Amino acid sequence: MSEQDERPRIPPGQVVTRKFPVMTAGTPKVAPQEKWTLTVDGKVETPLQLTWSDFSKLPTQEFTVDIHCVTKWSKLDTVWRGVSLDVLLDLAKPLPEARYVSAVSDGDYSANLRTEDLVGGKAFVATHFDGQPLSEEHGGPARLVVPGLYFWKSAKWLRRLTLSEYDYKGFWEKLGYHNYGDPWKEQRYRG
Ligand SMILES: Nc1nc2c(c(=O)[nH]1)N[C@H]1C(S)=C(S)[C@@H](COP(=O)(O)O)O[C@H]1N2
Ligand SMILES: [Mo]
Repeated sequence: MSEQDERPRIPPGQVVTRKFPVMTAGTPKVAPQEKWTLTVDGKVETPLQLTWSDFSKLPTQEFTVDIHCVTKWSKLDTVWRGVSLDVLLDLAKPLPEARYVSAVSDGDYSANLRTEDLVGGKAFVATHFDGQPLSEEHGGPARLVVPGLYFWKSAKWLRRLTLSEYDYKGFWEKLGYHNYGDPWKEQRYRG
């Protein structure tokens, strides 16, 4: 092993699980596939409102990633299929000032992110997990996945991405979770 390979695989304070815990705040109201739409709006040149049928025509990729929940479980090599945020943002064309994104779910949940953390292959909208359509408890029909940040940023039942020049706090961020949530820096809760 060379020196570069010695970066630990598990972020500090995390424990690996083989299970896939369900972590949901409240009782979400989930749109069935026929009624589901994904909106990309705010500071973009071309706002999008995609039906399931529109969304299904976009190119998908397989992503194998590690996920890290702030409650200290990590799950390695999870396999997803979905549409890269690069594809969606290439269509919507963020304006130069659109530095932040609010990911909004069905029901009362959202997470705030930086646009730069969603591009370059770092985030996707997943419709499949382990070769199967994403189950409702894990966010089906479609959820955001941003593996580089704690998993609360990965909004389940994703319905809207709003780009903005402002950073509006999401559900957990308002309640005291860290605004950014880098697992490698243990940015769990606000200082
Ligand atoms: N809409 C919505 N998305 C959500 C949540 C939620 O409660 N509602 N919980 C978050 C948290 S804290 C985590 S750890 C992950 C859990 O995803 P899972 O239930 O698929 O493990 O989803 C995130 N996305
Ligand atoms: Mo979480």
